Amino acid sequence: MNSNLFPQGFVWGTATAAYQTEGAWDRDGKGISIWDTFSHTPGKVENGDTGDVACNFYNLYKEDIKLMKSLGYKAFRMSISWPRVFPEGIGEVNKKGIKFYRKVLKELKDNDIITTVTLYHWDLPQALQDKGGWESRKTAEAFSEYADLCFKEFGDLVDYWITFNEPFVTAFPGYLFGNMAPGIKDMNAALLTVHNLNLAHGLAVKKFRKYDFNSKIGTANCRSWAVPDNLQSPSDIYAARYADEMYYFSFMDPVMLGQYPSSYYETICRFKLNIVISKEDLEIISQKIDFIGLNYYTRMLIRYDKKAPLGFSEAKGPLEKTEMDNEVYPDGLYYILKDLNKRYGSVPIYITENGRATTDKVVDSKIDDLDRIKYLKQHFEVSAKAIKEGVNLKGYFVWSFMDNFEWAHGYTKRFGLVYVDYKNQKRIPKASAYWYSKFIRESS
Ligand code: GCO
Repeated sequence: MNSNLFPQGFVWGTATAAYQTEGAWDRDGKGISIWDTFSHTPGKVENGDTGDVACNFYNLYKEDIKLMKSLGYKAFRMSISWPRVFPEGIGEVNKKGIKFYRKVLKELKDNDIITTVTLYHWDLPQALQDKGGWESRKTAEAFSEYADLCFKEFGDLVDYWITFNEPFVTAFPGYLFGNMAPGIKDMNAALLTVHNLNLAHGLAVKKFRKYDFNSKIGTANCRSWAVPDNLQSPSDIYAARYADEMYYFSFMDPVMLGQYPSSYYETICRFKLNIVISKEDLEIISQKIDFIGLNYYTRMLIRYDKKAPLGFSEAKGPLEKTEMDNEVYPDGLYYILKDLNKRYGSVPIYITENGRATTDKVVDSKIDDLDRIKYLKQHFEVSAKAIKEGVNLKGYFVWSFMDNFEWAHGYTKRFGLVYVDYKNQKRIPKASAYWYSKFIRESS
């Protein structure tokens, strides 16, 4: 494809998250997170895998950044583990944690790599979970203190801040379906969590604005293109819109428009939940942000399903599937980019995650992940088309720089451009890593 289709200065990067890559789960004063607890609970993660060691990025970050640099990736998205800097969530700061992240960020800067930091990629300090977790407003307040500490300690080294990664995963898989940490199944808790996460985001942005940084702040939500399974069925059509509103707009609308979508209120009424949303909270949540982060992987075929907790479930689609059983559907990314542009105006958008899992075989020390190359190429193409049609897309982060701990799937799914041999922590760039490298070179 023609790489000149992207504007000069377009940010090409890769993404990771703390729990998925760092390891060192109990080293140098780090506190326990809900993902440590979850993964250590038998039966929760495939093969009993944990993030205890993961990619050992904690010790190997220099080599990883060197590799990143040699491949010419311009930006890196990583997250900070909240319990590494605040072992108990609030109160005493772990100096060694601060030191670690300063070293990593400094290393990136020394290598001219643009730094993007996510404050919350799902690893809540267990101590705060024990005090009520995201059901408690106090957690939102604690988050803003934690964010403030990060701005103060790392602000000079960070180009882009992302408050939350996919808060919908915390609220729904985490608090309603129970298949992600903290593994709770409670409707009231889930919808309260939605609001407290949004509130936490707003409080953190408010803190950020006190500083005079030359950096930007936004949030990263995942949106799958929602399609009714049966286009002849009014209930499927309704369910698809409802799913989109619950999973995506319950997070983006309060931030961008200062209001929840009607489905959120409808759910509170339908289940007679004990949740009241104040005008003051909505004002806090709707602080201006500098960019929208979009994680895109697939579309979802939605059907009405009376037995499912929220009244809908996902059907299996006919298209080619990734190793995650996701349909490959690049057009969905195009539709979403156009739709966001229409709904929220020309606010800058960054694709903060996009990529796929493949079955990678090492043959003669090489990994020919042609499916990943094809997938990325198709998604780059529709992005270029959206830019041409006026969408203010400014950057793209491939998920992921390297294979890592894929949450409840453990190490069974490989998303990396770089292969990780977990036996000896060797990194082997896959064919896609070199392809992406060449693509960036040619487009800058
Ligand atoms: C997410 C998370 C990542 C995942 C990736 C692949 O988007 O779910 O941000 O941590 O690993 O999406 O599933």
